[in-house]
Amino acid sequence: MRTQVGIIGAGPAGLLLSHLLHLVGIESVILEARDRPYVEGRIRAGVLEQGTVDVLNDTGLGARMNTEGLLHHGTTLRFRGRNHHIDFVDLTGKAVMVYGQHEVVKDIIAQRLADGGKIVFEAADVAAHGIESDAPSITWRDKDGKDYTLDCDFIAGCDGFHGICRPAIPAALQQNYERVYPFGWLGILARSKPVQEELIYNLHDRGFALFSMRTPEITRLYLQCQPDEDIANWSDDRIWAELHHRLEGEDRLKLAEGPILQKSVTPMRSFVSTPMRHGRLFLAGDSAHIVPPTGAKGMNLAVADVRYLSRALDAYYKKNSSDLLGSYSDLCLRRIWKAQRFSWWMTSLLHKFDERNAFENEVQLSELDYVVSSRAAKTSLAENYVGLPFEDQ
Ligand code: FAS
Ligand code: PHB
Repeated sequence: MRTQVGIIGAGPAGLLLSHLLHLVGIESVILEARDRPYVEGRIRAGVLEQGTVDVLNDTGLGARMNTEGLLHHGTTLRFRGRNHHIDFVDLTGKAVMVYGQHEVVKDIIAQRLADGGKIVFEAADVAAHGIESDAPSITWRDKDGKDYTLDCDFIAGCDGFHGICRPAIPAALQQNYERVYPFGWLGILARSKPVQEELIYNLHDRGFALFSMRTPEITRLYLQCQPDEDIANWSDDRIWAELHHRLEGEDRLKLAEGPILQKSVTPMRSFVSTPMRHGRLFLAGDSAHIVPPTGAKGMNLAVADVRYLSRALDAYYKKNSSDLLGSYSDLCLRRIWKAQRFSWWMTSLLHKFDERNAFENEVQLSELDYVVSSRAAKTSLAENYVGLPFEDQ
């Protein structure tokens, strides 16, 4: 089998890359380890930056997002039991869209298949070869044990943090940066009414809590917990009790309960691996970087990476120019580090750190006080949250 770009991983990065390449006449094949129902059912991110919304709309993928997604003009910071509104549109002229990552994945898979795109699900033992040559290839085995080889010009490593592509780059050439946080997020999906129309980022003495949603009937709620928390220790009643506790305040905001559809614990880390390119292998998305979800940047960074990569590959095939391929890693990393800074800052601002002393806890609260009372500080938060402009705009 032969194609121009072999893509490993059918998450937001790999799928959107394949679609963007298709729109400029470049062929690709996606190899995905899991089956389609698993990939389409994986509950993850839920907030789309303005730039991500524009990419999906501009490339014909926005129909369902615009009918089922929730456009949010702002968000709420809550501490000392009181709400403080951050008006994105007033501060930046931009908004965000609340639309589940798995819905975006479903939309892109449907469009790829409708356009005759090739996605190989349940590809086992995927391996990249010849990335330092001009003729790389990818091998895998199907569920019947038959072996395959895909010859290609380039390989896009979109296989997430635990994939095989980042480790394919010689360790001696890599520089990794990491911060592991001393807590995780216990997240639930529930059939219940959201507390309010917008998200609430809440700091409480007992820890952080996030009140988000997917639809007016489905909430997505998170609690700061121990990094190695065992979900088996959290009955539905205990989860609701803790959420009520952390939401309590003089404004008596009410949290509606309902059946919990899904619950899981996610560890929190900041991670960047450089370079994002080695020979004919290009990393995009979580395979090269992880952000703590407090800044809602995970999926949006994956979209930004493949937007740059598709333009670079288009220039290579259309104009025989390797300039953008050559600057791909640096261009992405400038945006990634800004998102890393913002995500680390939001995480530091809104979580309880056991190692902090009384002085540091008061400084944390006063920083929140400053943020919600200064237009300059609110604007800084808002412009990072809605998404900084793409550099080539
Ligand atoms: P993905 O991990 O989405 O996709 C990689 C794909 O590669 C997967 O389908 C995987 O099966 C496949 N793959 C892996 N190894 C392979 C191999 N060897 N061969 C073939 N295929 C292989 N962000 C937020 O903003 N908010 C959240 O609430 C949030 N929650 C998250 C919860 C979890 C548990 C995780 C892990 C991430 C979460 N994120 C969240 C971040 C998330 O949105 C990621 O940034 C986003 O999924 C990144 O997309 P991809 O880079 O495409 O990687
Ligand atoms: C979500 O809705 O899943 C979500 C929203 C905002 C975040 C993280 C997760 O910062």
